[in-house]
Amino acid sequence: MIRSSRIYVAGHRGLVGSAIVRRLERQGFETIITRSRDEVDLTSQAAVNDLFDQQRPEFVFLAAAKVGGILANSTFPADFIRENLQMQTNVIDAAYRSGARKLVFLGSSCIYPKYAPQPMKEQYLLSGALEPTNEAYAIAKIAGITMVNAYREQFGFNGISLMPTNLYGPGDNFDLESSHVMPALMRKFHEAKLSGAPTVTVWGSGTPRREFLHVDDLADAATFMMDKYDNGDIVNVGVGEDVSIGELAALIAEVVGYEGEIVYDSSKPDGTPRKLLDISRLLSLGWRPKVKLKNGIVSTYKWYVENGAQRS
Ligand code: GFB
Repeated sequence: MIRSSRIYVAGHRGLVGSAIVRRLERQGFETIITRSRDEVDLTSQAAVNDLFDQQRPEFVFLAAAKVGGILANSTFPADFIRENLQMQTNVIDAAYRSGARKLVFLGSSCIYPKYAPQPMKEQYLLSGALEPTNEAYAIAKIAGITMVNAYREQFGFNGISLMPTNLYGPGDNFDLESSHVMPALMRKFHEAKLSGAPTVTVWGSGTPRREFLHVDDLADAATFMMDKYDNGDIVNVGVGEDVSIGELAALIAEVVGYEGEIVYDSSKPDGTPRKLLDISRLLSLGWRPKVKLKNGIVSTYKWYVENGAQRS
């Protein structure tokens, strides 16, 4: 990409898309194309084709997706598979047909089998059964990876696929029913501190392990890979370290300043026991994550207090 490149960020209002736009703006790119859901419904093939015919982006970041935490995924699997399949199919196909030079597709670490050896290498894709709570979402993402590679093989279209681990950061969804664990716990501890509640409830057993990547690091990796990587092999994006949900809860409580007790609700699902990515492929290309977990929690909590707490 050069400064005058026409760059389309699909999903620019979401956690990932907004971080990519911030990153591109900071780097001085002059033509960043964005459209809100009201302007262009990405589940509509006609609307997406019109957008690409009119705007002719050269580079496309496909960050539009229906995402959610463990409860949302297991409650609305039909929405997760339909909307993701529609949006990604429309955008990948339109990017190819309108002559885009390159597309970055974003998958998820939940594409790997539930009991994959840890840390998870890229070659474990399709080597075992998926975690049931997010199977519909994972299969949509796997279809996206396969579509990107099929277009590379059949049409020579330059699409690449990155697999981020669990993400967090400013602009996240803090709704307690549909969010991921990080924003949910930030909100729970924050509200418990304000109300003086003696306990905070954490779902599941607290023993599952997750790896957390700050979304600014993902945006950095996505722009890095747009410039440097032209290959159909998927690439994991993570930090290479994980924590248990219990450890995460203790860390968030400390940052928020909550001193009450943590209780576990075993009626809620744990999901995959462990999700830690092997990031050696990305490291070998010269990329490094920059945001340490504690610092990322501190800055995201500050963002939540200043922006999200009033709205949620
Ligand atoms: O972040 P989370 O919803 O996603 O949950 P997954 C991670 C772990 O945190 C699970 C526990 O073991 C949850 O039971 N947890 C504890 C909580 N308290 C809470 C809470 O208040 N809210 C939430 N949401 N979790 C998702 C997938 O799985 O991860 C998606 O469903 C996607 O497909 C995403 O891949 C990154 O890591 O379990």
